[in-house]
Amino acid sequence: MRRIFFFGLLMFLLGCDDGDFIIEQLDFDETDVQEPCLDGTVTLFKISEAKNEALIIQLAPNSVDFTEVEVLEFPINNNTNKVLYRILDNEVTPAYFCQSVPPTSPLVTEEWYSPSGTIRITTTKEDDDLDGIPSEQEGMVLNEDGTVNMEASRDSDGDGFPDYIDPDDDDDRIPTIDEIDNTDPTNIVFTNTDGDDLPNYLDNDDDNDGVLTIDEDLGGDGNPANDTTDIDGEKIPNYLTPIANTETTKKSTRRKNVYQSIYTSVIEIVDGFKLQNENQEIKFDVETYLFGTVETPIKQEEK
Ligand SMILES: [Ca+2]
Ligand SMILES: [Ca+2]
Ligand SMILES: [Ca+2]
Ligand SMILES: [Ca+2]
Repeated sequence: MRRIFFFGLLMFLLGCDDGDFIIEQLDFDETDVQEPCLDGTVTLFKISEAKNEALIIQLAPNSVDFTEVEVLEFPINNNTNKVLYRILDNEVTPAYFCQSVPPTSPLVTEEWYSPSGTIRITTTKEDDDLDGIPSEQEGMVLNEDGTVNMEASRDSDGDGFPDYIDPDDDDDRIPTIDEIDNTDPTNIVFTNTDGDDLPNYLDNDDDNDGVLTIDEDLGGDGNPANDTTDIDGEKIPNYLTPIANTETTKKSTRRKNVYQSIYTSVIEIVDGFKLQNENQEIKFDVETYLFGTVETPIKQEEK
């Protein structure tokens, strides 16, 4: 695939051929979408690696909610819905794009606009407890349409939060991420201290000494990991050794379940993507131009 790296080169080619110019890729294709400006005009933008070019989408205030699962389409009209390509005389920073009155510096030396096409924003949501185990390995059940069937998904400790949104799957107060070895996320090692059928993250008595891990929290601070016994000069948490099997008399308080909803908005330009500047026109030889994605994580906490 042909790739145009520098606008200067593009201008040179345009100069050679007085008509439309068709390209497949733009210098911006591999740069990330910056954090959107949402105060006033919704502005989505990408800055080139050299920092003196920007591809910008501008939409009416409050026209996009990046935490709403939906498909939005905005016909490009160069009024409320615009796509602009700017070349500046100096490096530009993200702050430049979020100001209601455009700063005088850096100066826009060239501005191209898109005369037609549609901006499409598709937002999907995925919940995840970020416990080190991918949701698909935590008994998450999907409906036929690809949405998650929360009721049918595995809930090992029966606390109402299926494992994929439960950061402590066996409710023993030791977070799952501390009960597995995920140094290599493609090859998670499910630690199993007592060698029974249950890996530690699903085992409420990790050392099989008859005292539940939750009851080996002698300090009663909600963390059994800091109650230790000295064995051969090493401090071993009581819940990981049957040598220490004292049961606490203190009641452990349950921590609130916390997980994340991660909204992913895919921003595309469909129905053809062109850029114009006076009499010159660049056409993108792609059915759908992928502008990029915006991720919005929202912390969810049990009430
Ligand atoms: Ca989990
Ligand atoms: Ca646990
Ligand atoms: Ca076990
Ligand atoms: Ca135990």
